[in-house]
Amino acid sequence: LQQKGCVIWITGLSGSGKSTLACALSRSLHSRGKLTYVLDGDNVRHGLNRDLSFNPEDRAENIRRIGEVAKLFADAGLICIASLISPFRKDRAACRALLPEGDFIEVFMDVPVEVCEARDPKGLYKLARAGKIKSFTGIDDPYEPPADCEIVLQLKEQGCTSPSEMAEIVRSYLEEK
Ligand code: GGZ
Repeated sequence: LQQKGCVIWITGLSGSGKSTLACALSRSLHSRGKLTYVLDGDNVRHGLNRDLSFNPEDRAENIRRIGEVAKLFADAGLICIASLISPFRKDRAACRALLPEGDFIEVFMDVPVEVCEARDPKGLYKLARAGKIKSFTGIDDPYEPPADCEIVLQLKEQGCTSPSEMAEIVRSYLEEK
């Protein structure tokens, strides 16, 4: 296997496009013969992390477990793409610390909460505004943007760059490394 493992960690608000980017990036890498695995917060919360809520301690535990699993995949030589809100800097830093220097690539989906709320693909922002979901990230729960991550993906003037364009930015970063 001519491949070195690493972790691509995608952080950002609900509705910022993390899962879409993870999927596009995974497909793009696959088509170039790379082995990948996507760990998506929302999916993992249905299985491995089904015992966890959204309070700060449980979010930290969710992130810790996904960080450990991502490390295992990277050890096995895969490009592991983790997409979860991971709102707290210290939790993301702890996951970074599990890997050798350079093997943890943090990608920030820098999409303003107003845009995520306008998209509201699952209607969760609406429920949060109505008080039917408590402690919703960006509404009544904090999100700490990365101060020094490897890649920041931002909005263009008119809407967002397409998922495949974003995937291409991350892929070429990997290629250069
Ligand atoms: C944030 C919530 C919440 C609350 C349910 N706050 O956009 P989604 O729907 O599909 O993905 C979100 C997912 C967040 O899980 P993560 O594991 O990524 O979060 S964390 O890293 O903070 O542990 C959202 C949904 O679950 N969801 N309640 N209160 N997002």
